[in-house]
Amino acid sequence: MAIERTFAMIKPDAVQRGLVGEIVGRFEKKGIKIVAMKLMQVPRELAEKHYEIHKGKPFYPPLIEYITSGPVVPMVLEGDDVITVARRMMGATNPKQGAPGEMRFDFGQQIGRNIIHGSDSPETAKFEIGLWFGEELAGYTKIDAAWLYE
Ligand code: DAT
Ligand code: MG
Repeated sequence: MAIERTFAMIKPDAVQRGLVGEIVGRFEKKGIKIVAMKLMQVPRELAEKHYEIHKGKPFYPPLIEYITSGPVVPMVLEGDDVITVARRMMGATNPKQGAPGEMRFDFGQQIGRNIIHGSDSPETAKFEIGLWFGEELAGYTKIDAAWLYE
């Protein structure tokens, strides 16, 4: 068992379309613990830091426009192998290449409006959690742990 933390962010299209509860509900039903969550407008500087690795790519300017176009819901999730598991729940980057059951497929249609972000590695998770929430994030015990983990 490898309990780890990852960073996820519900993007502006999903907030506007009223999908916050549906998305958070999927994580909750899976047994993934929400360690931190907020709703906020993204300052351009933060968006640029978050998507730094994509700077220079053709989709970078519209990506920054998209992510700063309305409030987002950033969160920190905790669970067994959650970096990989949460990414699988989100699905393929392009909803058209995904499969039913994946959030991006189920709720989205285009790569430029793909609903949700998730960290793709332990290094990225650490960087993104720090960027959006700061280094010190208190944990808490949740009563379902005894039934989720053997
Ligand atoms: P992911 O969000 O699955 O980690 P990524 O890190 O490669 O994907 O890209 C970040 C975001 O940029 C992605 O969610 C949507 C957008 N994007 C990526 N590739 C794109 C492309 N070829 N055309 C348009 N948007 C793209
Ligand atoms: Mg990525």
